[in-house]
Amino acid sequence: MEYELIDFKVRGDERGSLVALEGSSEIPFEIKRVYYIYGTKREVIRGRHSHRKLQQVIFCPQGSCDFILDDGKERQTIHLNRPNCGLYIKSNIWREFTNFSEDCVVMVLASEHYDEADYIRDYEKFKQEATVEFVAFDKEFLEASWKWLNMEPIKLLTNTPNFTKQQQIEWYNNLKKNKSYFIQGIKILNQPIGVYGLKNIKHDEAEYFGYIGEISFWGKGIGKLMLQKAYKEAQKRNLKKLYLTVLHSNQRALSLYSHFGFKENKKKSTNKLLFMELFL
Ligand code: T46
Repeated sequence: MEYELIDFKVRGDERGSLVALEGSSEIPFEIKRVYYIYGTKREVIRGRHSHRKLQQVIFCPQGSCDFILDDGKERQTIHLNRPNCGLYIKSNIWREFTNFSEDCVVMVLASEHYDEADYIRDYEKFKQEATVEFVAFDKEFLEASWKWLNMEPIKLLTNTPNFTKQQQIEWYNNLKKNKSYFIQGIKILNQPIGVYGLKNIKHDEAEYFGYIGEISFWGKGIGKLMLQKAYKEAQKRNLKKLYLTVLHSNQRALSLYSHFGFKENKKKSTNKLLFMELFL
Protein backbone atom coordinates (compact mmCIF):
# COMPACT_ATOMS: atom_id res chain seq x y z
CA MET A 1 0.00 0.00 0.00
CA GLU A 2 1.48 3.34 -1.04
CA TYR A 3 1.23 5.83 1.80
CA GLU A 4 3.67 7.46 4.17
CA LEU A 5 3.47 8.76 7.74
CA ILE A 6 5.64 11.84 8.02
CA ASP A 7 6.68 13.14 11.43
CA PHE A 8 7.15 16.90 11.29
CA LYS A 9 9.52 18.59 13.68
CA VAL A 10 7.90 20.05 16.80
CA ARG A 11 9.53 23.38 17.61
CA GLY A 12 8.48 23.65 21.21
CA ASP A 13 9.45 25.99 23.97
CA GLU A 14 8.01 26.85 27.38
CA ARG A 15 5.13 28.70 25.69
CA GLY A 16 3.89 25.60 23.87
CA SER A 17 4.49 23.67 20.64
CA LEU A 18 4.76 24.82 17.06
CA VAL A 19 4.81 22.73 13.87
CA ALA A 20 5.76 24.49 10.62
CA LEU A 21 4.85 22.97 7.25
CA GLU A 22 7.08 24.40 4.56
CA GLY A 23 5.72 24.08 1.03
CA SER A 24 8.01 22.46 -1.56
CA SER A 25 10.65 21.35 0.99
CA GLU A 26 8.76 19.34 3.63
CA ILE A 27 5.52 18.78 1.74
CA PRO A 28 6.17 16.57 -1.32
CA PHE A 29 4.11 18.75 -3.69
CA GLU A 30 3.16 22.37 -4.26
CA ILE A 31 0.27 23.17 -1.88
CA LYS A 32 -2.68 24.56 -3.86
CA ARG A 33 -5.40 24.16 -1.25
CA VAL A 34 -5.88 23.72 2.50
CA TYR A 35 -9.15 22.58 4.05
CA TYR A 36 -10.17 21.32 7.43
CA ILE A 37 -13.00 19.30 8.88
CA TYR A 38 -14.34 19.47 12.44
CA GLY A 39 -17.50 18.75 14.42
CA THR A 40 -17.98 15.30 12.87
CA LYS A 41 -19.77 12.69 15.04
CA ARG A 42 -17.72 9.63 16.01
CA GLU A 43 -19.63 7.06 13.96
CA VAL A 44 -19.89 9.11 10.77
CA ILE A 45 -17.96 7.71 7.81
CA ARG A 46 -16.52 10.42 5.54
CA GLY A 47 -14.58 10.06 2.33
CA ARG A 48 -15.67 6.91 0.48
CA HIS A 49 -13.87 7.97 -2.67
CA SER A 50 -10.49 7.99 -4.40
CA HIS A 51 -8.76 10.64 -6.47
CA ARG A 52 -7.36 10.30 -9.95
CA LYS A 53 -4.67 12.98 -9.58
CA LEU A 54 -4.84 14.63 -6.17
CA GLN A 55 -2.11 14.12 -3.58
CA GLN A 56 -2.67 15.05 0.05
CA VAL A 57 -0.98 15.28 3.42
CA ILE A 58 -3.56 14.79 6.17
CA PHE A 59 -3.19 15.80 9.81
CA CYS A 60 -5.16 15.62 13.01
CA PRO A 61 -3.80 18.78 14.66
CA GLN A 62 -6.34 18.12 17.39
CA GLY A 63 -8.04 14.91 18.55
CA SER A 64 -7.96 11.67 16.61
CA CYS A 65 -9.67 9.64 13.89
CA ASP A 66 -9.10 6.51 11.79
CA PHE A 67 -8.24 6.56 8.10
CA ILE A 68 -9.05 3.36 6.23
CA LEU A 69 -6.96 3.14 3.06
CA ASP A 70 -7.64 0.69 0.25
CA ASP A 71 -5.55 0.28 -2.92
CA GLY A 72 -7.92 -2.27 -4.47
CA LYS A 73 -5.79 -5.14 -3.18
CA GLU A 74 -5.66 -4.58 0.57
CA ARG A 75 -7.13 -2.37 3.31
CA GLN A 76 -5.23 -0.75 6.14
CA THR A 77 -6.39 1.40 9.05
CA ILE A 78 -4.23 4.29 10.22
CA HIS A 79 -5.01 5.92 13.54
CA LEU A 80 -4.13 9.62 13.38
CA ASN A 81 -3.70 11.07 16.85
CA ARG A 82 -0.55 13.19 16.87
CA PRO A 83 -0.64 16.84 15.77
CA ASN A 84 2.77 16.67 14.06
CA CYS A 85 2.11 13.45 12.11
CA GLY A 86 1.05 13.79 8.45
CA LEU A 87 -0.45 10.98 6.41
CA TYR A 88 0.79 11.38 2.83
CA ILE A 89 -1.39 9.72 0.20
CA LYS A 90 -1.02 9.90 -3.54
CA SER A 91 -3.76 9.28 -6.08
CA ASN A 92 -5.66 6.02 -6.65
CA ILE A 93 -6.23 5.15 -3.00
CA TRP A 94 -9.76 4.68 -1.73
CA ARG A 95 -10.17 6.38 1.66
CA GLU A 96 -12.80 6.35 4.37
CA PHE A 97 -12.39 8.10 7.68
CA THR A 98 -14.30 7.61 10.87
CA ASN A 99 -14.03 7.12 14.66
CA PHE A 100 -13.75 10.87 15.23
CA SER A 101 -12.95 12.04 18.75
CA GLU A 102 -15.27 14.81 19.92
CA ASP A 103 -12.56 17.45 19.52
CA CYS A 104 -11.19 16.08 16.23
CA VAL A 105 -9.95 18.51 13.58
CA VAL A 106 -8.75 17.01 10.29
CA MET A 107 -6.56 19.36 8.28
CA VAL A 108 -5.61 18.54 4.70
CA LEU A 109 -2.93 20.02 2.44
CA ALA A 110 -3.81 19.28 -1.18
CA SER A 111 -1.82 19.36 -4.41
CA GLU A 112 -4.73 20.57 -6.58
CA HIS A 113 -7.67 22.94 -6.46
CA TYR A 114 -11.07 21.38 -5.76
CA ASP A 115 -12.30 19.46 -8.80
CA GLU A 116 -15.24 17.07 -8.54
CA ALA A 117 -14.10 15.38 -11.80
CA ASP A 118 -11.02 14.13 -9.96
CA TYR A 119 -13.17 12.06 -7.56
CA ILE A 120 -14.16 8.44 -8.09
CA ARG A 121 -17.08 7.90 -5.73
CA ASP A 122 -18.08 4.44 -6.95
CA TYR A 123 -16.07 1.66 -5.28
CA GLU A 124 -16.38 -0.85 -8.16
CA LYS A 125 -15.21 1.77 -10.64
CA PHE A 126 -12.28 2.66 -8.40
CA LYS A 127 -11.32 -0.99 -8.08
CA GLN A 128 -11.27 -1.50 -11.85
CA GLU A 129 -9.15 1.60 -12.40
CA ALA A 130 -6.80 0.85 -9.50
CA THR A 131 -6.17 -2.75 -10.45
CA VAL A 132 -5.93 -2.45 -14.23
CA GLU A 133 -2.40 -2.91 -15.57
CA PHE A 134 -0.99 -2.45 -19.04
CA VAL A 135 1.79 -4.96 -19.57
CA ALA A 136 4.00 -6.49 -22.26
CA PHE A 137 2.18 -8.73 -24.72
CA ASP A 138 3.79 -12.08 -23.91
CA LYS A 139 3.05 -15.77 -24.52
CA GLU A 140 0.32 -15.71 -21.88
CA PHE A 141 -1.48 -13.08 -23.96
CA LEU A 142 -0.72 -14.96 -27.17
CA GLU A 143 -2.61 -17.97 -25.77
CA ALA A 144 -5.42 -15.81 -24.42
CA SER A 145 -5.84 -13.92 -27.70
CA TRP A 146 -6.01 -17.23 -29.61
CA LYS A 147 -8.97 -18.10 -27.40
CA TRP A 148 -10.58 -14.63 -27.61
CA LEU A 149 -10.21 -14.11 -31.36
CA ASN A 150 -11.66 -17.53 -32.13
CA MET A 151 -14.65 -16.94 -29.93
CA GLU A 152 -17.92 -15.23 -30.82
CA PRO A 153 -18.72 -12.38 -30.40
CA ILE A 154 -15.09 -11.13 -30.22
CA LYS A 155 -14.17 -12.63 -33.61
CA LEU A 156 -17.16 -10.95 -35.18
CA LEU A 157 -16.85 -7.56 -33.46
CA THR A 158 -13.12 -7.26 -34.17
CA ASN A 159 -13.71 -8.29 -37.79
CA THR A 160 -10.96 -10.92 -37.44
CA PRO A 161 -10.40 -13.23 -40.43
CA ASN A 162 -9.67 -16.94 -39.93
CA PHE A 163 -6.06 -17.60 -39.00
CA THR A 164 -4.01 -20.63 -38.00
CA LYS A 165 -1.92 -21.20 -34.90
CA GLN A 166 1.18 -21.20 -37.11
CA GLN A 167 0.28 -17.78 -38.59
CA GLN A 168 -0.29 -16.42 -35.10
CA ILE A 169 3.13 -17.68 -33.91
CA GLU A 170 4.84 -16.13 -36.93
CA TRP A 171 3.08 -12.82 -36.25
CA TYR A 172 4.22 -12.99 -32.60
CA ASN A 173 7.83 -13.82 -33.53
CA ASN A 174 7.88 -10.81 -35.86
CA LEU A 175 6.48 -8.40 -33.27
CA LYS A 176 9.82 -7.30 -31.79
CA LYS A 177 11.23 -6.18 -35.12
CA ASN A 178 7.97 -4.75 -36.41
CA LYS A 179 8.37 -1.03 -35.79
CA SER A 180 4.94 -0.21 -37.18
CA TYR A 181 3.21 -2.17 -34.42
CA PHE A 182 2.73 -1.39 -30.72
CA ILE A 183 0.75 -3.81 -28.58
CA GLN A 184 0.16 -4.27 -24.84
CA GLY A 185 -1.80 -6.73 -22.76
CA ILE A 186 -4.38 -5.64 -20.16
CA LYS A 187 -4.60 -7.34 -16.79
CA ILE A 188 -6.97 -6.92 -13.88
CA LEU A 189 -5.79 -8.42 -10.60
CA ASN A 190 -3.27 -10.37 -12.65
CA GLN A 191 -5.85 -11.86 -14.99
CA PRO A 192 -5.37 -11.18 -18.73
CA ILE A 193 -8.56 -9.56 -20.01
CA GLY A 194 -7.71 -7.95 -23.34
CA VAL A 195 -5.24 -6.16 -25.59
CA TYR A 196 -4.88 -2.77 -27.22
CA GLY A 197 -2.32 -1.02 -29.36
CA LEU A 198 -1.38 0.93 -32.44
CA LYS A 199 -0.73 -0.57 -35.84
CA ASN A 200 0.28 0.74 -39.27
CA ILE A 201 2.36 3.32 -37.41
CA LYS A 202 3.70 5.92 -39.85
CA HIS A 203 5.63 9.10 -39.02
CA ASP A 204 2.47 11.10 -38.22
CA GLU A 205 -0.45 8.66 -37.84
CA ALA A 206 -1.40 5.21 -36.59
CA GLU A 207 -4.42 2.92 -36.36
CA TYR A 208 -5.86 2.23 -32.91
CA PHE A 209 -7.08 -1.26 -32.09
CA GLY A 210 -8.22 -2.86 -28.86
CA TYR A 211 -10.69 -5.30 -27.43
CA ILE A 212 -11.65 -6.79 -24.08
CA GLY A 213 -11.67 -10.54 -24.56
CA GLU A 214 -13.15 -11.38 -21.18
CA ILE A 215 -16.77 -10.40 -21.65
CA SER A 216 -17.48 -10.04 -17.91
CA PHE A 217 -15.27 -6.89 -18.01
CA TRP A 218 -17.33 -5.12 -20.66
CA GLY A 219 -19.10 -1.92 -19.67
CA LYS A 220 -16.81 -1.16 -16.72
CA GLY A 221 -14.93 1.84 -18.10
CA ILE A 222 -11.83 -0.10 -19.19
CA GLY A 223 -12.26 0.81 -22.86
CA LYS A 224 -11.76 4.46 -21.96
CA LEU A 225 -8.55 3.63 -20.07
CA MET A 226 -7.26 1.74 -23.13
CA LEU A 227 -7.94 4.75 -25.35
CA GLN A 228 -6.24 7.07 -22.87
CA LYS A 229 -3.14 4.85 -22.88
CA ALA A 230 -3.10 4.69 -26.68
CA TYR A 231 -3.54 8.47 -26.87
CA LYS A 232 -0.54 8.99 -24.56
CA GLU A 233 1.52 6.57 -26.65
CA ALA A 234 0.57 8.50 -29.79
CA GLN A 235 1.57 11.79 -28.13
CA LYS A 236 4.90 10.25 -27.09
CA ARG A 237 5.52 9.34 -30.73
CA ASN A 238 4.51 12.84 -31.91
CA LEU A 239 1.71 11.45 -34.07
CA LYS A 240 -0.81 13.91 -35.47
CA LYS A 241 -3.70 11.52 -36.04
CA LEU A 242 -5.21 8.29 -34.75
CA TYR A 243 -7.76 6.40 -36.80
CA LEU A 244 -9.73 3.19 -36.40
CA THR A 245 -12.40 1.13 -38.05
CA VAL A 246 -15.45 -0.23 -36.28
CA LEU A 247 -18.46 -2.26 -37.39
CA HIS A 248 -21.61 -0.16 -37.82
CA SER A 249 -23.36 -2.69 -35.57
CA ASN A 250 -20.86 -2.31 -32.70
CA GLN A 251 -22.86 0.38 -30.89
CA ARG A 252 -20.97 0.05 -27.59
CA ALA A 253 -17.57 0.71 -29.22
CA LEU A 254 -19.00 3.44 -31.46
CA SER A 255 -20.34 5.38 -28.53
CA LEU A 256 -17.02 5.00 -26.63
CA TYR A 257 -14.99 6.28 -29.61
CA SER A 258 -17.38 9.20 -30.24
CA HIS A 259 -17.24 10.25 -26.58
CA PHE A 260 -13.45 10.12 -26.74
CA GLY A 261 -13.51 12.52 -29.70
CA PHE A 262 -13.21 10.27 -32.76
CA LYS A 263 -15.26 11.52 -35.72
CA GLU A 264 -16.44 9.58 -38.73
CA ASN A 265 -14.72 10.23 -42.05
CA LYS A 266 -17.60 9.29 -44.37
CA LYS A 267 -15.37 9.23 -47.44
CA LYS A 268 -13.42 6.34 -45.97
CA SER A 269 -16.28 4.41 -44.36
CA THR A 270 -17.68 1.36 -46.16
CA ASN A 271 -21.03 -0.43 -45.90
CA LYS A 272 -19.57 -2.66 -43.25
CA LEU A 273 -16.98 -0.54 -41.45
CA LEU A 274 -17.12 2.95 -40.12
CA PHE A 275 -13.81 4.84 -40.43
CA MET A 276 -13.16 7.23 -37.54
CA GLU A 277 -10.29 9.60 -36.86
CA LEU A 278 -9.00 11.81 -34.09
CA PHE A 279 -6.54 14.64 -34.56
CA LEU A 280 -4.12 15.04 -31.66
C1 T46 B 1 -10.59 13.77 0.89
C2 T46 B 1 -11.02 13.71 2.31
C3 T46 B 1 -9.88 13.41 3.24
C4 T46 B 1 -15.54 21.93 -1.70
O1 T46 B 1 -16.36 22.67 -2.22
N1 T46 B 1 -14.20 22.23 -1.73
C5 T46 B 1 -13.26 21.43 -1.21
O2 T46 B 1 -12.07 21.75 -1.27
C6 T46 B 1 -13.68 20.21 -0.57
C7 T46 B 1 -12.63 19.28 0.03
C8 T46 B 1 -15.00 19.92 -0.54
N2 T46 B 1 -15.91 20.75 -1.08
C9 T46 B 1 -17.35 20.44 -0.98
C10 T46 B 1 -17.78 19.22 -1.76
C11 T46 B 1 -18.91 18.66 -0.97
O3 T46 B 1 -20.11 19.28 -1.35
O4 T46 B 1 -17.63 20.13 0.38
C12 T46 B 1 -18.57 19.06 0.46
C13 T46 B 1 -18.05 17.90 1.28
O5 T46 B 1 -16.98 17.27 0.59
P1 T46 B 1 -16.75 15.68 0.65
O6 T46 B 1 -18.04 14.99 0.78
O7 T46 B 1 -15.89 15.30 -0.51
O8 T46 B 1 -15.93 15.56 2.02
P2 T46 B 1 -15.15 14.32 2.65
O9 T46 B 1 -14.86 14.67 4.03
O10 T46 B 1 -15.88 13.05 2.39
O11 T46 B 1 -13.78 14.25 1.81
C14 T46 B 1 -12.81 15.29 1.92
C15 T46 B 1 -12.24 15.67 0.56
O12 T46 B 1 -13.30 16.01 -0.33
C16 T46 B 1 -11.43 14.55 -0.07
O13 T46 B 1 -10.65 15.06 -1.13
O14 T46 B 1 -9.69 13.09 0.46
O15 T46 B 1 -11.72 14.87 2.74
